[in-house]
Amino acid sequence: MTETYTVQAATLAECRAITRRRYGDRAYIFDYKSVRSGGFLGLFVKENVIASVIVPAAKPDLSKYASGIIKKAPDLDNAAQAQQEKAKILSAAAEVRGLDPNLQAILTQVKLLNDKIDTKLSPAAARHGDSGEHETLVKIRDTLEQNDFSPAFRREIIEHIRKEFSIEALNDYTEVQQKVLEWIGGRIKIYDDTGPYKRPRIIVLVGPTGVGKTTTICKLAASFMYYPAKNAEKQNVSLITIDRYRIAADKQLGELAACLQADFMAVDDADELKKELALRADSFDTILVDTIGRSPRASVELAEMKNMLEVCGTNAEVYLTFAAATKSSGIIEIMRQFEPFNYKAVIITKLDETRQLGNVISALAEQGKPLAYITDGQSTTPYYIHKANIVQLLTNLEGFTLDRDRLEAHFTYGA
Ligand SMILES: Nc1nc2c(ncn2[C@@H]2O[C@H](COP(=O)(O)OP(=O)(O)OP(=O)(O)O)[C@@H](O)[C@H]2O)c(=O)[nH]1
Ligand SMILES: [Mg+2]
Repeated sequence: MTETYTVQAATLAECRAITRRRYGDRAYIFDYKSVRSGGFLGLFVKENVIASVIVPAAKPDLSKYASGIIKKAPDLDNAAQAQQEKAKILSAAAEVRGLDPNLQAILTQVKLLNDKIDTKLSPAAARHGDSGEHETLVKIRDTLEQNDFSPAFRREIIEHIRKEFSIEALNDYTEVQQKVLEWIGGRIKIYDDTGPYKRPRIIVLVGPTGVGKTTTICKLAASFMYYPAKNAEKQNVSLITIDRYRIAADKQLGELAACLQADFMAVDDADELKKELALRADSFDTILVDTIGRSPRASVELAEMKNMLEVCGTNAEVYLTFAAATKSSGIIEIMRQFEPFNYKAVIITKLDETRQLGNVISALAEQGKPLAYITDGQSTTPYYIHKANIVQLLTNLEGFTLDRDRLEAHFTYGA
């Protein structure tokens, strides 16, 4: 189980050292504040830092989900079918954007060929071709594969090592490993959500079915309402779902909204959505819009939903949400199919269910998309949603021994 603690010390650096000493390498500080204590007539006042610490669960505890409804991720293995569906949604998107569908189809074919070349070059084949390869390269290649990094990403890293390290330098595995982690981290883009925002800020979550959109909306609402970021005010939040007709879907968000004491409304067409957004324009800081989970292959429904969400306006921040355990090829498929929604960043859910993150990191790097949040727990409390943090993501990788202080110094803690 993920655990939370509070640590107090004179500086943030000391808090970090205590956190590491007491709770080990997996622990990290997710929030902190400065407090002043003691003092007499304004003298001898001491500055202290109080940090909130999270220790993620070592292994996913799947037993607790036994009674939950976990829907299966869409099966994206059938390449031919996926290709047909992709062509459909891309042409729907092209129509929306006014692009030539023929041009779009040619682009799709080029991308597919590219993917096929990547998949054909399996690491085993590459290793046979490089007989006598240095042990460090073999080990790094295996570790990257173990973490499910895509073939293209693995090749890029190996090439990088070959360029940067001499044969003698390759003998220092620890140093090579550190550099590899820095390069991987350097390929992760973090979404800057510091604003300023036009009020009300409209946030829309889209993504496949059952990935945790509704749960994530509640976690975001709870954090905006009750645990705002450092120096930010508590916000007045409204929750809107466009999922009125699915059995129990509006009830799910409605009940969660009631627990949070947040405003809630369910709508079922663009006109209603437009009207409800306008009604709330002056009274709410943030409006969170929950959408219908759609298979990436449901091209017509996706195009309809895209048209409906257009009433949210161009300032709306759309986030694509999917589960961390989705296969690399599946992630690329989802990202491409949801591309017409012009999503600004990605939210990765269910990080507590996997320790293989190479799939997510390489797909985001290859598509050039930033990561905004990760979630790692079934409950709707804000404890299980975190702003994406490069060092924390690197900590989740398997098979690497981290020098966390060096990585934090490299990436500036909390960036
Ligand atoms: N382990 C784990 N489970 C999660 C997480 N987020 C959501 N879930 C679970 O995933 C399941 C689906 O969550 P929902 O929020 O209903 O997913 P959704 O994307 O809104 O689903 P649809 O509206 O049907 O598309 C529920 O059982 C949630 O408790 C997470 O971070 N970790
Ligand atoms: Mg939902």
